[in-house]
This record gives sequence, structure tokens and C-alpha cells, in this order.
Amino acid sequence: MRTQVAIIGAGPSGLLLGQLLHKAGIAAIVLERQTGDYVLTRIRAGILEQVCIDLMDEAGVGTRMHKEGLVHGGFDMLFKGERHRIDMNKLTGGKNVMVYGQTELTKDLMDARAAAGLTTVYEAANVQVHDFDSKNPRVTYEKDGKTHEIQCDFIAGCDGFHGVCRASAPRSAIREYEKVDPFGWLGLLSDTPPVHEELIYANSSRGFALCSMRSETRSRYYLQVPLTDKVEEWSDEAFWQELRLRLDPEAREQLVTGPSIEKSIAPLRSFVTEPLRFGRMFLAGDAGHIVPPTGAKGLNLAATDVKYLFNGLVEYYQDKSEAGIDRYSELALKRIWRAERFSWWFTSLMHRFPNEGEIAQKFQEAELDYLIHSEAGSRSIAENYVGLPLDFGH
Ligand code: RFL
Ligand code: PHB
Repeated sequence: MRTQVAIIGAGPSGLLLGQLLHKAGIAAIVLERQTGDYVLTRIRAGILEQVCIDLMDEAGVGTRMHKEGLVHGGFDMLFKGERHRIDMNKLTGGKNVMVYGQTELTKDLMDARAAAGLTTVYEAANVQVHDFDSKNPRVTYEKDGKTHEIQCDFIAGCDGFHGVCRASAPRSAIREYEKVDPFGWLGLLSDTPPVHEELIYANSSRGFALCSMRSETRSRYYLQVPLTDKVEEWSDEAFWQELRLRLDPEAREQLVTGPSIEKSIAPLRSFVTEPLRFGRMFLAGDAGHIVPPTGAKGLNLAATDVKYLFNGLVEYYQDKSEAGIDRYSELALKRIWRAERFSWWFTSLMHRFPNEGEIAQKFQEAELDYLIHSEAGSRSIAENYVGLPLDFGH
């Protein structure tokens, strides 16, 4: 088989890249290790920045998102038992975010891919990338007991944190930066109305909590928990009880509880790979970087990596210029480091750190108090949360 771009991974990065390339008349094949159903049952991100919304539109898959997504112009920060609203819309001159789950976005992209008759190989085992340091890269994989080969011009490594592409880059050419936080997030999804019409980020002496949602009837809540906790040890009742204790009296009163549909613990990690290009192989999304989820940046960064890479590939095929693909790594990393910085900072501001004592909470509360009373402080949070423009600082 031959194609122009072999995309490894059918998560949001791989599917979005595939759809944008299709629209531009560039051929791609997507290889995915799991089944499509498995990919769709992973509960992950929930917040889209404007640039991500725009990209879904550019890919021609925005219709359901605009119909069902919830536009949010602000969120609450809770500390010392009181809630304070960050009016993102006002502070950023009219920008918002949208609540639209990663599973829905992935489904829209999968459906569009299927409708256009584009090739996605699910359950592709033992995917391997070859010769990406030459002009004739290849990808091999196993399916139905046979080994298959794809010849291509480029390989897009959209295969997430545990993928094969980053692992195949020569160790001497790669630099990795990592910080793992000493706690995780226990998430619970339930078919209950959200406790509040916008998100609540809570700094409590018992640990961080987040009240999020997927729709007006489906809620997503998170609790900071020690990494040693096991999800099986958390009954739904224990979760709701702990969440109540981390909320303010009004939210505690309004919280509607119900059985969980999904419960899982995710670690919090900051991780960046430099560079994101190895000859004719590029890394995009979680394959190249991970952010702690506090800033809601993971999915959005994946989308903007894809946009930069897509622009570079279009320039290559339409204008016969390598300038765009040559700049991909540098452009994407600038935006990635800014989001890494914000996500790390917001995580540090909102969580309990086991070894830092009570003074650390006092510092956090003083900083939060400053941030919500200072327009400059609030605006800085708002402008980062809604997402910096694609050409910020260029
Ligand atoms: P994905 O979504 O991990 O998709 C990668 C795809 O590649 C496949 N794959 C392979 N395919 C073929 N061969 C191989 N050798 C392969 N190895 C892997 C995988 O099966 C998968 O389908 O990466 P992508 O597309 O870059 O998208 C990134 C986002 O998924 C990610 O940034 C966010 O979901 C991060 N994230 C969250 N972000 C938020 O903004 N808010 C959240 O609440 C939030 N929760 C989460 C998260 C990430 C999590 N992970 C990665 C464990 C919760 C979790 C549990
Ligand atoms: C989510 O709804 O899953 C979510 C929302 C905001 C975050 C992280 C996760 O910062």
C-alpha cells in the first residue's frame, strides 16, 4: 500500500489531521491499535478552546458540536469556602470555551472519516515505523495474521503517550522533560444535572476538587487523591461524601448525586519531548507532550499541534516548500511550553502538596485572593484558559 501521510493513532490528533488532510486533497491512512469502540469509551477531556472549535469547523465536522456543545463564558474558583467567578468573556474581549466531550469530538471525526470512505485500520498490531530518516519512510503492522506495509512520504506520530513513534526516535536526537505530581485525579461520570451552570475549580484543605460536565444532564467530577489510592476502594457514596466536603455550602446543598457511569484515576504529569520532528516523522498531541489536566489543555494542544503540522504539509504538497515542515517543531513547542507553564502553575495553585505544610495553603490563598481582586491577575488566568492565539508571540 502507498499513501502520502501514514497517521499512527486514531485519537483526536490522528483523526483531526486525517480529516484536514482529506479536505486539502492529501491522502492519508490511519492505523489504530485498539478497536473504534474502545477509543470511544475512554473518558477524557471536556473543554474546547476557540482554536479547537475553529479547527473542527475547518475540518467540516462542527455541526453537532455547535448544536450540542455548551458555551461557557466563565468559571468559578472556590477557596476559603467562597466562590469567585472568573468572567473569561469580559476579561478577554469576548472569548469563550465550549463544553464538548472528547468522546463526542472523536465520534464526529470517526463518522466523517467513514462517510468519506477513508481508510482507518483498527486493531493494527505491532505497528513499526521504518526509514523515516530517508525520503521513503515505511510503516509495517500486523492484522488478521498477516504483515502489511505502507509506503509513504511522511509519518505522523499521533499515537499518544505510550505510542511507538516517540519510542522509535533515536535516543541521541531526543530530549525529554518530565515532572510527575505526587497525586492523581479520581474522576466520576454520572447522569445527574451539573451542580452549577459553569465549572467550579475548588482549592480545599482536603485537596482539590473540580465540578465539570458533559451536558445539562451529565456531570463529570474530580477529586485529588493520593497516587496509592485504588479506584475499586472508592465507592460512589464515598466519592460524593468527599466531594461535598470540598465544596462551599451552596454547592453542597445543590449537588445531585447518582450512580457512576465511569470512575477512574489518572496521574498528573508534565512532559515535553524536544524536538517533535525526526526526519520525515512528526510527533503530535500526547505522543509529544502531556499536561496535568488542571488547565484543560491536553486536547486543545493536540489540536493546535495538528494545525501547525497540517499547514506545513499543505505547504509541502501545494507550494513544494519545506519551510512549513521545517518550522513545525519550533512553532508547536512554543505553544506547548506556554500551556505546560500554565497547567503546572494552575495545578500548583489549586492542589494540596503532601510535604509542604499549612503555610503552603496560606500562600495559595493569598495568591488566589490577589488574583480574583486584581483585574490584571484575573485577566492572565482568563487569557490562558481560553487559549492563546495560534500566532501568539510570532
Ligand atoms: P490519544 O487520545 O492518547 O490517542 C492516541 C491513539 O493512538 C493509539 N495508539 C496506537 N495505535 C497504533 N499503534 C500503536 N503502537 C499505538 N499506540 C497508541 C491509541 O490507542 C490511541 O487511540 O492522543 P491524542 O490523539 O494526541 O489526543 C490527546 C488527548 O487524548 C489528551 O491530551 C487528553 O485527553 C488529555 N487528558 C485530558 N485533557 C484535558 O484537557 N482534560 C481532561 O480531563 C483530560 N483527562 C486526559 C485525561 C488523558 C488521559 N490519559 C492519556 C491517560 C484523562 C486520561 C486518563
Ligand atoms: C473535564 O470535564 O473532564 C475537565 C474539565 C476541565 C479540566 C479538566 C477536565 O480542567
